[in-house]
Amino acid sequence: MSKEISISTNTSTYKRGAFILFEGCDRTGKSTQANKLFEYLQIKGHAVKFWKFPDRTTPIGQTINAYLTNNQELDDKAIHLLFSANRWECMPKMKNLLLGGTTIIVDRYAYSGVSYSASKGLDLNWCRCSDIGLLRPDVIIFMDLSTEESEKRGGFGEERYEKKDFQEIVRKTFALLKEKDDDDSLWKVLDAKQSVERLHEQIVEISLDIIENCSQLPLKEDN
Ligand code: DGP
Repeated sequence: MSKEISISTNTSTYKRGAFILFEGCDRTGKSTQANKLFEYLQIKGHAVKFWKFPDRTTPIGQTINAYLTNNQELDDKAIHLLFSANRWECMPKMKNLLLGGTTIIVDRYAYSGVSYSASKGLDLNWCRCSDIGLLRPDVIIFMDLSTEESEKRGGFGEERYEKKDFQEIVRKTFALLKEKDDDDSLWKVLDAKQSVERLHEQIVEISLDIIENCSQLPLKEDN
């Protein structure tokens, strides 16, 4: 479910920015594609910003980083809430950018939050609670890849969650979230095994369509 946020403007020519989200398991090419889309839109003259979660630059993000790199232990519920707080601390800026007409490309968000934490055995509904009220994306580009394929990619296994069995559960949990979503047309599931260029073409097409179609629509909050 989602709640609308009104836009404080009277002009009929007003256009808000689009919230384009990339989600998926580790090593599925999200960051590569999010960056390529960012560069493409910038070159084409769109007002666009790139955002990555977790944002490891803030004090909360630094604790998350210490946890992910196995330098700090934290209770599962405590780290879940820190990931969520890391999103909340960015909300005012993200909202201002979108309402000001800037499109934001976001690499991971609350769907990762719920999938990774619920995959550890935490209750899925409990996991969703701390993210209620966050801005809702206009599209979720889900990069889908088998764990066998992602394991073959460089760097897999360096951080806490990069373990084959765990990633398998995370992938299933993402699928469950899509299934449970009231608006599953929000999700665009792409076969991440395709070439970088082929994926980029599809992502550009999806994104231009979203930018055009959401520009007159109100922003929404998850609830
Ligand atoms: P990345 O920087 O995209 O590689 O993400 C770092 C790791 O953190 C990755 O294994 C996914 C995981 N992650 C991202 N967001 C969340 C979250 O909100 N909660 C939990 N538990 N894990 C997350």
